[in-house]
Amino acid sequence: MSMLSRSRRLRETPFTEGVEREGVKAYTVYNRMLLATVFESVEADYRHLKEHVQVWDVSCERQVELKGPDASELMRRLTPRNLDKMQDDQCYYVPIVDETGGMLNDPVAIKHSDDRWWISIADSDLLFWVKGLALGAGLDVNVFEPDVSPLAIQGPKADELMARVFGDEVRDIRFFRYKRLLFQGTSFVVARSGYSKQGGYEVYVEGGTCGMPLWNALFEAGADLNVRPGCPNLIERIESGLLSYGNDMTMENTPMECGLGKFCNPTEDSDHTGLAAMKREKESGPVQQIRAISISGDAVKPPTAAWPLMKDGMKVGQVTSAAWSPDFKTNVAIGMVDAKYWDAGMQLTVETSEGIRSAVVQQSFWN
Ligand code: THG
Repeated sequence: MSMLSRSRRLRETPFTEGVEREGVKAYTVYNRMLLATVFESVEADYRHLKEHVQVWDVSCERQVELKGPDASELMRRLTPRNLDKMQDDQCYYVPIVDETGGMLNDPVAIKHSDDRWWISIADSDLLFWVKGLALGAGLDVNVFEPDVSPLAIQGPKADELMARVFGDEVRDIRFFRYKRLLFQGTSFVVARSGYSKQGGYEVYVEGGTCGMPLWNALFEAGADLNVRPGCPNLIERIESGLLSYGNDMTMENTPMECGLGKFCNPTEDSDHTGLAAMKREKESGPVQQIRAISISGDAVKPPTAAWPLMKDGMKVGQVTSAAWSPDFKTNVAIGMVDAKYWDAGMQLTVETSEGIRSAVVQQSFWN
């Protein structure tokens, strides 16, 4: 493929200087912003992520800020997840659905207080939906994109590295909780979260000026930990069953289809967007659902379009993410499979871009 042309529309980040200096080999575009996809190679990055610690520029996980007296009311209308017990230092993975129950985004919500939230979004223009909903409902709340750029520190040595830069307090942060901690006199939200299952943190860097100083401090403090630059890793995230909005699911899919039913718990008095459609689906059950799928043979090239899943000449689903797993010595994949064919052990075929392979529905993801 040819190069991406760069312009102001394709936004740089506060860390782009560091990412380029460390030798990024490929980018994708996410929320109209640069997101690295490869440093050494996808396989070498994967091995390193599982053994050491990496610093990821995930600035493209942009924030939608809700600020004002009705911020919590707006948040409650946006998601089918029950937020009643959510504390001021918590993060929740929250499906966002439209009036038909279709997924608009699968962000992480960060609660600062009853009148201030961040929604840390996946790749869709959620800001417009949130502004429209607030306006239509006449709510007293400002909705905007603040200058906040998440930096993820992921891998088994993330605790040690972060303790050296932010102090031992980081070790006490529980999963999907955060603390405000100081770096060079400025306080940042530091959460135990991130788009891998190797453990780690996300620092929400407010403003651009602290970006490179923090990046440099992490690399200096982690030299003996073999710290390297990284990015969300295709192989690791498939093994871990972390979904990618726009790849594994779109507006056409419901949270139940995406296996995110556990993050939807409407109560008697909830009246969030899409409630009626979701109640109907709960009665009937989803007609298809995300599954872990293995694909036989040698390494596949990752799909750039959905690969049909077939049974007896009939299309019964599609594979949307796939990669060779060095640890599991098979191609690991994520796909959407029709109800009749989604049981573990089901033998299917998949029409990859390079030919037909056999595929098996798995009991669960690999990690
Ligand atoms: N971190 C932050 N923002 C993000 C992402 C992130 N925005 C975009 C994208 N990732 C949103 N999608 C996801 C998908 C999965 C998870 C987080 C965001 C995730 N899931 C865990 C799981 O499924 O096991 C934990 C969910 C839970 O138990 O609450 O972490 O990565 N800031």
